[in-house]
Amino acid sequence: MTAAARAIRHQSLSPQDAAQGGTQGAAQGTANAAFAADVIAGFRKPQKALSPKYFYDEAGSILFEEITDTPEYYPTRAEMSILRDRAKEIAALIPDGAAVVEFGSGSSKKARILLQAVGPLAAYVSVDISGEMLVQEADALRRDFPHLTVVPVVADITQRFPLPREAMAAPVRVGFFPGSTIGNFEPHAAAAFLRNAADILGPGALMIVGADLVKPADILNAAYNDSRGVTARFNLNLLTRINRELGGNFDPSAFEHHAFFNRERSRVEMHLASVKRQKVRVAGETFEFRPGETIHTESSYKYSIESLGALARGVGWQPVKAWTDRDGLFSIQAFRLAGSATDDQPRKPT
Ligand code: AVJ
Repeated sequence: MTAAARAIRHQSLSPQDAAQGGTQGAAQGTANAAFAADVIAGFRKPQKALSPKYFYDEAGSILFEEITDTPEYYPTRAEMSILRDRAKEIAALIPDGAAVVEFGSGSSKKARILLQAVGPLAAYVSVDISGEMLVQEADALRRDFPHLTVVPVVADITQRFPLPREAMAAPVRVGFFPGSTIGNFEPHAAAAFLRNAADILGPGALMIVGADLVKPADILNAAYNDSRGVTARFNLNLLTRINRELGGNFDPSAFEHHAFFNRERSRVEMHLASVKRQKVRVAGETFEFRPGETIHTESSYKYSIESLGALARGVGWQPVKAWTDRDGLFSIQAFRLAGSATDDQPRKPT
């Protein structure tokens, strides 16, 4: 059995995958078809676009780790400092016996800080679209937290998925969504994500979200234009991935990394800009680029405590507490489901 197969799978498999027992090869074929369809649909738009989720192939995941080590990219360091400094306060919101559900857990590096600070839990459920890393990390967590029940779940966090029975049996579930991943969603999709998380976690749930904050443009522009050019390589790696997985003929040296803060929309935008007029073949289609024409590859929305609070309130979450690092760059915000069992009951009229 492959490592990924040992995680609970809630990813929908195609009929062909199911017939072949969901082998990796078949799952890969399905994934490639979805990638091809997204690339074709995205490149047909007047503003060519591609989802940032495609950054994270093996090379892209390594490059992202490298980004977090650049002096300019502050979010990861700032969030880790909040988690370390406030672990006790954050953990105090999590009652004994709760189940913690991490959405898009990746390496679980941040969850470890929380897990060290909390009391006994019913379970730690790590949810990620990619099974390989998930199962490896679950094994490592079990070694380091021998009393903890670790349940990896392979699922798309933007879809409704069932929680394992260990989490359902707990009196309350606590969502954990660090890394400012929420910033990659358009605001309407961020609201939809939080509504879906509310449905999944159920009454009395708590949600702990890491979100990057609005700040002066020079800090944001530097963070997405590091002087070592790692972010540029991360962005351009998309074209290399398209060439490899979809048989494209992109010349990455004919595109430039562009990243800038769009204050009106409160987001950093990343683009790949064509340096000349050119035609590129991808997945059996030809796409034309004008000189300077861009593919919009990522939006990274920047919130304030208030703006994320308002967005969360709109889908039923009540802001409980928010923390920032000493420089006020990044936030961790806690929300509780409105109308839950743990809310104060309405007072009887006297
Ligand atoms: C992983 C989505 C939080 O938006 O800052 C880093 C990804 N893009 N540099 C971010 C990213 C360019 C990152 N997130």
